Amino acid sequence: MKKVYTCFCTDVIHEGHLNLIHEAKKYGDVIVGVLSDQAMIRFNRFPTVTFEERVEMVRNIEDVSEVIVQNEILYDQVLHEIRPDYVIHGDNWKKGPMKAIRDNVVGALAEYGGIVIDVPYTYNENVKRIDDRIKEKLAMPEYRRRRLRQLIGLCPIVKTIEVHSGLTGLIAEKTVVENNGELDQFDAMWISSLCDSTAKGKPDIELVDMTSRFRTIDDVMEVTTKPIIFDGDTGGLIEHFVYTVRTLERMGVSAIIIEDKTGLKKNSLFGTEVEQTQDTIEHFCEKITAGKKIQLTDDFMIIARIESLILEQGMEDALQRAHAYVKAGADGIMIHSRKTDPAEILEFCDRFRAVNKEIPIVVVPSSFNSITEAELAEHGVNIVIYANQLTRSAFPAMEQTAKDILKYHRAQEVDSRLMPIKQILTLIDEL
Ligand code: SPV
Ligand code: MG
Repeated sequence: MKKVYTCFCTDVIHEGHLNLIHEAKKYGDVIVGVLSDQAMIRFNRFPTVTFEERVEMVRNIEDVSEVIVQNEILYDQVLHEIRPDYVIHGDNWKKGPMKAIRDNVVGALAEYGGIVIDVPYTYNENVKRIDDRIKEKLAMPEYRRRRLRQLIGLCPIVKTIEVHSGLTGLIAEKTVVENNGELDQFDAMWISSLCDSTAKGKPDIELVDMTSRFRTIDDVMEVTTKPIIFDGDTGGLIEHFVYTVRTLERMGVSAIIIEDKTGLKKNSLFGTEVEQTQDTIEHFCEKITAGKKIQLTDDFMIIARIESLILEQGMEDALQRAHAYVKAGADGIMIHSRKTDPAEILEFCDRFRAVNKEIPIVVVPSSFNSITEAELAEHGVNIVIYANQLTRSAFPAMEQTAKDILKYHRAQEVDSRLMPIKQILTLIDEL
């Protein structure tokens, strides 16, 4: 009997999957690989049911002879092991980022004469409705809120990008790249105080009030499903902070990061060029504890951000604070630096990890941007935040366009670098 292999990356079995299995059965015994959680989140979406449930679902399909785990998005390893005669898939993988997967399959099968079968991809109203329902489920507060903790457990490092509007939210949600045969995308979103303020033409000094910041979150949530980390600045007065925690938690935000500064907050990347005051350990611990006491779920995280390196207070101070904040209840530590050399960040991470193996570490490599995600992960970092790059790339592009229109007294000269009108009209999906 010939062997036919296919891989499923889904939480729901619909007619498209059943069609595929039906076709596959015509060629031989059907083996289905179920993509692991880790692989699934790199591929297209966060699972809404457990891996075991997904396996069970597939096992229950008539005509499936065997179910195996597929740990990687690319099939080559699995194909080397089971050597199927055929690999069958919907023909939607012939273009877009999924083409890399098909190419990888073609390469692996060519080694022993296996054959790829592309069947017409089933996409109709019913399938679309199922797809939409999964997406809607992922956007619900109770699913979205806990996803950050789940990702920390699943990913070597949680890749987070700044968003400050529905549009930037869509970029974070939908951007998928194929690079060296691997698919990749961002895991989470950061509502930066710098970029949220900048988008409103305001300085980053806690001037944009919480009601407005919540409005930004809402705009982002409307069009995305990925988890949100909120930049809470200093957290403000303890009496106000507890309300902020309640609201964010109810909205479905996963974490707030608060920094140990007091008084008029300025952006950390100014360092000691402007006057900034670090909070006392005692008072900041009180704030963390008050926040932890008020939250209602186990999902929400309060992450303490240490400004000791920014304010040149030294490594010992940073470490002392980290341990104190963890003791006060912090669910994570963010360590910040504005040096271009990542050495002090790495020293902090190594020394903190020597004592504490568990508490997640967050870093924001805006200045020390030569370091890779893999290197950070090796030093125990769990979350990397690209905190301002979308804003910094958009502003010069827009400014240049404005300048050129003024210069040429028409828009023709700028057109070649603009998104085509047809594309901007269809950029946003309608319900
Ligand atoms: C932000 O993005 O607003 C931050 C990170 O707080 S930083 O600008 O580096 O301080
Ligand atoms: Mg900020």
